[in-house]
Amino acid sequence: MAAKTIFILNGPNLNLLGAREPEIYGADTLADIETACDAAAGAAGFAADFRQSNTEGTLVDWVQEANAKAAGLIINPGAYTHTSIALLDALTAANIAKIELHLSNIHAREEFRQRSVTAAAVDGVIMGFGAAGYILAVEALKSLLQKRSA
Ligand code: CA2
Repeated sequence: MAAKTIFILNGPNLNLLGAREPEIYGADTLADIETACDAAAGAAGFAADFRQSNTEGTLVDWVQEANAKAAGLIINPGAYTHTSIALLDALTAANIAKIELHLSNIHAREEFRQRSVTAAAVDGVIMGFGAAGYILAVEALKSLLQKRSA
């Protein structure tokens, strides 16, 4: 049987990881994180479809695509976390398992980062563990999907 696909979506500026602000976001590049996610997804019995865009509409399209094709999604919406009603609406319309993920603990940062507009539409949020949070999110998605199929 083919492995279930999970989408791992990354928003604006996450393509810059590793190059700047390592004290906040860690030293791993997005390519490093993708490699680790591929391994973690494989171990959990999934195939990861890992993507990044700096464009809000593209992320909305990918959430819709995930809802049509994937068992679940993990999303780090980047700065759109704090602003995007369009992503909130797309996530609300998706009835697959959904996890929001942040490298940093947004509650310990500037006031404008402390509110997530999108978190209300997901099953759970993982934040503050750096790149390791992506692996935690893959494991959490596995647990969510096991509960859904029980
Ligand atoms: O902590 C997170 O994962 C964030 O979603 C990362 C976003 C930020 O806007 C959110 O408030 C929290 C930023 C993505 C990366 O930004 C960089 C900017 C310069 C260099 C490296 C990364």
